[in-house]
Amino acid sequence: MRTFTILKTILMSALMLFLFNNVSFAQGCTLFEDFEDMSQNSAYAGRMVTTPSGEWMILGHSQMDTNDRYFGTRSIRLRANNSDPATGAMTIPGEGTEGANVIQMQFDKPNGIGAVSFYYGSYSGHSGGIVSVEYSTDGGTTWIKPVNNSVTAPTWVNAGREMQEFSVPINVQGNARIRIIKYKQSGTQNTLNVDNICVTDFNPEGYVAAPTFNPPSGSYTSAINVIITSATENAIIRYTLDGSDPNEESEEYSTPIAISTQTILKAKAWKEDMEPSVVSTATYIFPQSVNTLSALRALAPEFTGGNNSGSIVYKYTGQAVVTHVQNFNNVKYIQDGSAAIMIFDPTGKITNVEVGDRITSITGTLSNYFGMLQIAPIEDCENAGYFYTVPATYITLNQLDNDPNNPIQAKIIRVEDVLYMQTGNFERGKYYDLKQNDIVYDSVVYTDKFEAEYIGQQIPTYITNITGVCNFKGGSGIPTRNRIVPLDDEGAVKITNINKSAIKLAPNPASSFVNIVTGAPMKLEVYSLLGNLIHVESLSEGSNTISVSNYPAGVYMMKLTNSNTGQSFIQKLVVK
Ligand SMILES: [Ca+2]
Repeated sequence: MRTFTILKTILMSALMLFLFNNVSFAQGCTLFEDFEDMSQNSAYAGRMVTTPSGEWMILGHSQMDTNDRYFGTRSIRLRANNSDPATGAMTIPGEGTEGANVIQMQFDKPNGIGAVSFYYGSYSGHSGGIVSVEYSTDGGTTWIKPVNNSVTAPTWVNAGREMQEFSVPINVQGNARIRIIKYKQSGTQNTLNVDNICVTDFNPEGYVAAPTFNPPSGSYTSAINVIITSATENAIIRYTLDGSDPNEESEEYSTPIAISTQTILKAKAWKEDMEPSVVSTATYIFPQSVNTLSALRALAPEFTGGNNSGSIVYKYTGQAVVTHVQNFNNVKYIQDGSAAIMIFDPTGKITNVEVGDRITSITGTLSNYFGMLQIAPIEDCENAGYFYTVPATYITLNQLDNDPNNPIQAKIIRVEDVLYMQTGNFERGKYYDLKQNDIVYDSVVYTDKFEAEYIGQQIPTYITNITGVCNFKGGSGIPTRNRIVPLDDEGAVKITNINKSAIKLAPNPASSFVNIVTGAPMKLEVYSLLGNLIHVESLSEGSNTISVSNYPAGVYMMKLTNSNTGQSFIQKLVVK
C-alpha cells in the first residue's frame, strides 16, 4: 500500500511536471517565441532582434528583475507610458497615437494564422495594462485588429510570478504576421510582461478558399483591371471598394474591376454547406509624383500641435542625398537642391542606404509629427549613386526659431563661434543652450543622435563650431522649436574615411547600364556564371558607366582589381 502511494506520488509528480512544462506551449504552435535566445538583450530601446523564430522588432525591455514575470529566464516588459524614443516608445504609423511599446514580427509566417496566444501579467505593483493583437497579410503595410483583440492585465499578485494565457482567433490564410501592442496609457502604472507567443496555422477544412487578386496589392502607374478568384469551385465572391468587410449584401463579382485611384479592395467568398472564406484585402496605390523635396514638404499635413498623419501616397521622383542616418526607427535625413526632409521608417522598408547615397523613387505617406515633417515609406526606394556630398547651410542661432515650416528644417546646418552654456559631458537625449554674439539661446542643441561618438565626451568649454541636422523637437516643459542635432563626422559635408577599395554597383539588377563607383583605379573583368571572360575594361577612380544592354539576362561576376594594391574583389551583377 505504502509502495503504491509512493509510486502514485512519483507518477503524479511526473504528470504535473509534464503538464507544467507544456502548460505554456499551446498545441499546434507552428511559430513559438519564448525570448530565451535573442541576439540582443537590453533596456527599453527600439531595435531589431533575431531569435530562432525570425526577426522581431521589439520596443520593450528584456532585462529582468524580481518584479518581472516570465517563463524560463526572460519575457518582454512593455511600458509605453510616455513618448520619448529613449524609452522605446514608438509611433504606430496610421494610428495617430503618441507612443507605444510593441513586439512585432518582421517576417511572414506561411500557412496562415489560426489563433494567436500568449501569456501576460502585470509588472511590479502595476495593474490595468492593455495589450492588443493585430495581424497583417501584406507584409506589415496595413495592420488589422481581429475581434476581441485586447486583454487587460490584472492587479499584481507576486506569488509564483504566475501569468495568464490570452488567445485570439484570427483565421487568415496565406502569408501573415502578428504584433502585440501596448499603447500609451495614462493614470495608474500599467507596465506588463508578455511571454510565450504561440501562433497556429490556419485550418482550411470546411472553409471556402480565400479570394486572390490579380494583379496583387502594390503601387501602379496606370489603371488596372483586377481579377478575383477563389480556389473553391463555384464559390460566390462578393467585394467592396470602400475598405469595409464584404457581407452577403455586397456587390457580387462577375467581371474584372477597373481601378485607377488609391483603393482598398476586399473580397470574401461563400458556398452552400461551407464556412465562408476569410476576407482577402488588396491595396492599390497610384502615387502622386512630386519632383522636389520643397514641393513634397508643401503637401504635408498642417502642424496643429500633435501628430498629424496623411493617407495620400506620394512618390518623390527627384534625387536627394542621404545626409544623416539614425538606427532608431531607421530615420534618415535627405536633402536636394530645394529642401530637406526626414524619412521615418520603423519597419525598415528602405534597405541598403548609407550617408552619401543619392536616392530617388521614395514612395510613402507624409506626416507632421509635432512640427517635424516626415515621409513614411511603403516600399524600398532606388539608389542612384554614391559618395555625394551636400554643403551645410550656414545659419545664425536666431534662425533656429519655432516655425515648423522653416525651410532649414531637416537640412544639414552649421553654426560658428558659439559657446555651450553647460559644462560636463554630453548625455544622450538632452537639450543644451548656446551663446552667440552675447545672446544666449535656450535649448537649441538636442543630442538626438543616440549612438553619436560625442556622447560621454566633454562639452567644449571654448568657442566652437557645430555641424548638425535641423530637427523640430519639443520636450517636457521645453518649447517646441527647430534645433541642431550635432553630428560626429560633420554629416555629409565632408565624407571622410572612405575605404579606398570601396566599390558600389548601381542599379543592380541592371538592364541597360551599370554605374560602378570605386575609391581607386580598378581593372574590371566581367565573367559569365560559367566562368567565361566576356569583358575587360579599365576604370578610373570615381564613377564609371558600363553598358550591359547587350548582355543576356542572368547573373555575372564582376571582378575588380585595385590597380594600386593588386587586391581583387568579386561583386555579383544581375542583368534583367
Ligand atoms: Ca521566456
